[in-house]
Amino acid sequence: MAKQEDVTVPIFSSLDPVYGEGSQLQEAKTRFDVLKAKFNQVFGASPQLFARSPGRVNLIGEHIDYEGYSVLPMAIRQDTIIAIRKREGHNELRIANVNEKYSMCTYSADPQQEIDLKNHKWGHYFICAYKGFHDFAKSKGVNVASPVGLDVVVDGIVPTGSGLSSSAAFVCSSTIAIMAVFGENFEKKELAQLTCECEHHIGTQSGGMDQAISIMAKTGFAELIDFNPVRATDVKLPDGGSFVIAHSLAESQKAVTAATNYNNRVVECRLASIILGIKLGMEPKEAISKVKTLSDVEGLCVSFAGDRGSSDPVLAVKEYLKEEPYTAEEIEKIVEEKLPSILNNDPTSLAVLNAAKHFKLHQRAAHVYSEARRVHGFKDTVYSNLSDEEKLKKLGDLMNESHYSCSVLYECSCPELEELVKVSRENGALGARLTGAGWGGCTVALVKESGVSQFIAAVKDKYYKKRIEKGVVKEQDMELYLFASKPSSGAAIFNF
Ligand code: NG1
Ligand code: MG
Repeated sequence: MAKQEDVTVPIFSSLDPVYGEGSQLQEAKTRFDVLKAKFNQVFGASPQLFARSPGRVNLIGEHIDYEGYSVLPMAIRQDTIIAIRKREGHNELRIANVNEKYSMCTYSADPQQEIDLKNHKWGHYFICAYKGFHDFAKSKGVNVASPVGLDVVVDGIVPTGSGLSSSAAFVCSSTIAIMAVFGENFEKKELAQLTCECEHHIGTQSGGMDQAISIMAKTGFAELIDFNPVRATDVKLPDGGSFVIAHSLAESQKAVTAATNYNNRVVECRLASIILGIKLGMEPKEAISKVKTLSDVEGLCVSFAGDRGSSDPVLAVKEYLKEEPYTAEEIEKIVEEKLPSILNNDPTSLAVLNAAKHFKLHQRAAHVYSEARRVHGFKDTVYSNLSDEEKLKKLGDLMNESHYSCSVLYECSCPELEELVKVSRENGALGARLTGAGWGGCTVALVKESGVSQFIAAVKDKYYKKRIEKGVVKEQDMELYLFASKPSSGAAIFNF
């Protein structure tokens, strides 16, 4: 029987089960003291409880979660912590931050409120969580007392816009804080699902990887995350290797650039999957209503094998999707319907259509199917009979292949990420790739444990030194931008 805390979010009365000991525990104690003091200073009262949820680094499986494919991330030490209390008799949510850069946001306590997407504010992420919690509670028949005010202070140390999921850390810790202050504790797998839906309120059509790992992570393990339904399987990485995260210093503001970057790729994958469905024998109307993701068509490829289709989806892409970009008209001719209507006139998809000149369906689908295979290759390598040394070499190769595919087929890299990946490989990385959505943010490199400090010194010299000289980054902040990371634990509630 699984222990209760394996199923629902663990509740701790001290910090050490999450933050361990030594300097890390000390740092956490200081952060929680500052958070409490700030809460008292802003609201003149003490918080009722605290919640935390970590950022993550994705080791392999990029831009495939929203297509229904498994991914392989691990949680990092950096997290978001939240202090919260209910304010009975009020109808207002007051969201403050320890960091002066983020001024206090106030919202009504009405869970049905619309989020003003045109006017992006940091507090919107909390409202995503608030709406998501209420929707889910309602669907479960949990009676949440009519609007109650909430006071909240946030402290996040996951670098923003870095591909390390500061957004999921914020949304997950918010959802859990709200849930706990209303006296509930849902199952982690329910929370992984609901927090993924929360982030859709901010306007990104994201998959569920970040929220799933942030909630379900375990110390010492990366996790293979499967979807529909969300599941996590522990993956023990081979000894002797270490993952080093490096920030390109190019910030990717996903909520702002969604129409041309992230959501654009989601739409391209949808269109590619519908066309594949049609080419594999479906009626256009049927394909539009049934085919949502490329993983749906993989099933079709198999069932059509030997007849009209191919059992290998990458071959099906080669055969049925042309390499030249498609125009909207070309697609509409094949699917016999207008694009806005195929996409249900969903506003975030309409924004994509307005911004897009053409659609690279072949390239996007080829990336997704090949990346899905690499994730399984990665997991199979970890569990193989190879020596640790051989395993690390193979994992590094898979990471390099993944980066190539992200860069050339999915076009989600940028010059800074390319430079950083190159510097990493030239200075001893067994493999290096962009991590997270891309278009800026971080890389992750697999490095032999014995060579980590040398590697970090070399990358600092070759990539960061000139940027420190130009004032792009401060020397004393380097630890925030370049660090080795071990798999950390997932979300928790603190009651003290
Ligand atoms: P980042 O950019 O790291 O938050 C995003 C998505 C993931 C996944 C990756 C690409 C959100 C919240 N997360 O991660 O679901 O699709 O890109 O693999 O948008
Ligand atoms: Mg994010």
